[in-house]
Parts: sequence; C-alpha cells; structure tokens
Amino acid sequence: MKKRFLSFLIALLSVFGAAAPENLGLARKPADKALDKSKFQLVWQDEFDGDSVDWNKWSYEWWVTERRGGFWHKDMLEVKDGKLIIHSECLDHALENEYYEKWKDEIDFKDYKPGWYTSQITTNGKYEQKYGYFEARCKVPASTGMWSAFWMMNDGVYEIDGTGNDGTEIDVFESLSYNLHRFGLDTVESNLHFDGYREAHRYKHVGKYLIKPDPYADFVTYGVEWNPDEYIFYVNGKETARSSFGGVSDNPEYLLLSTEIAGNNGIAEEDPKNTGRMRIMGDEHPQFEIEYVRCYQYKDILENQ
Ligand SMILES: [Ca+2]
Ligand SMILES: [Ca+2]
Repeated sequence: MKKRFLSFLIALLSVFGAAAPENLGLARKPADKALDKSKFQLVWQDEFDGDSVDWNKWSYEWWVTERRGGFWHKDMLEVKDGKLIIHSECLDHALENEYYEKWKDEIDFKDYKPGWYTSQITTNGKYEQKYGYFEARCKVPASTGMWSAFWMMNDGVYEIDGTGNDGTEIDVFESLSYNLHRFGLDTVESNLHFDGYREAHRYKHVGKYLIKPDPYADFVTYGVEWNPDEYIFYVNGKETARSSFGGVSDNPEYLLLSTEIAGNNGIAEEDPKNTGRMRIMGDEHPQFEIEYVRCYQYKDILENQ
C-alpha cells in the first residue's frame, strides 16, 4: 500500500516536473542577475513632479471609451505628490465626453454610461523609442478584477507577417493575479503579443512572479531591456525572464500605463480568469500609482548615431 502510494507520488511529481513552471501558471521567484545600468543613458523621463499631467509628454485622446467591464476617462488621471495616479471608481452617472464630436462616427465608438471608470495614458504621438531600457516604479491596485499594466506598442503589432519584427506588444508587467492564485499568493506577469488580436494573434506568457515586497501594497520597479536579440525583463533591478519569441520588434514603440476593469460591454463582472465576481478588496477608490517612468538608450547606439 505504502509502496503504491509512493509510486503514485513519483508519477505525479514527474508529470509536474516535465512542465515549465510558467506553463502551469505557477509563479516563480525572480532570478538574481542584476541589471547593468552603466551601459545606458537616460533619454526621456517623467518624474510626475508637477500638479497636472504634462501633455507635452503624454497623450490621452483615443476613441476607445468603453474598455472591457469599465470606461476609460481622462478625468480619472491625476498628478499629485510626485506621482501619476490612475483612479478607479464606480459612478452612478456617465461622465461627459469632451471628444464626442470628433470620434462619434468611428465604427466602434460607444457613449459613456454609469459604471466603473478608470483610465489609460500613452506617449503615442509624443514619444517613441527603439531599443534601450524602459522602467516604471509603481504600486498596483489591490483589487480582484482590476488589471493594471505598464506596456509598449506600435501600429506594427496589427501587421500580420508571422513575426513580431514589425511590432510587438511588450507587457513589461501586468497585475492580472490579485487574489486569484490558487495558493493565495499575489503575482504579476510579463507577456508578448503580435500579429494583431484575431485569428493570427500570437502570444507568449513570458513569466509570472512572486515579488517581495508585495506589489499590491508597496512600490516596485518594473523594467524591460530591449535589443536586437531579445527582451530581458526586470523586477527591482533583477532579471526575471528573457525572450526573443517570434522575432524582436525592430520598430520604435510608445509607452502605455493603464487600468482595465474585468467584465464585458462596460459592465464590470467577472475577473479575467473567471475565478469570481468583480470584487473591490477593502478600497472603494483603488489607485494605480506611478512614481516615475524613465527611458534609457544604449550608450553604444547613441555614440553611433
Ligand atoms: Ca515621482
Ligand atoms: Ca507581425
């Protein structure tokens, strides 16, 4: 009996042992390899030191109002105490759309309705960069169903050519996993996407990480190094994962910071992994707080320009 149980246990372990942790959706601890910042030079930054968003650096305007289970609205952005804050709040009335006349004829245009409001901000049209090191220091909202991210994009992401060379969505980090982990551990993750978001869409889950201190309670530094060979992801200056999946993007990309709400058609409902209803965990006004965003370029590249 004992022996049979032992062989069962060994069989079970070999099944789990055969799969990489990320394929099982399990979190892993960041590796210890430190980022070498000496090879970079700071070329763009926002420390959020003012009392409003610097619209010379950032852009809000987009025809997208409804986003999953909530709405993106400019009024949910605030710069205060040296930080950019993306607020999230459930409102019993629709906010006004200052871009209504401009965007109302877009195919997917939707009016604002009562519900969960949050926001996004991007450097699209203001700043983009090819290769380098990109870093943000932030604290993500501790709420099931809230999905905050620091990510990079360009229009080439939608071009279908079987590679990510023309553009890859680089998700430096995403907070998809608050209170969703089966062992009660909160994680963040990094992902890559290219060739649009329909049939040809290709995607790699680069990694999922347990981080100390808790990224849902404390500020954490997230970064990605991007060069012609690969993307290298960092948390608090330590390497977490690297990938060249699908070929590395060789087009300049812009930055985005955003929060999305679980659900569909503007109705907040289930969290992204269908583990339960949208739940605000102890805070009715969750905040995605960003201390700074900094972009660095390789000194080698700058010297050869
Ligand atoms: Ca700051
Ligand atoms: Ca492509």
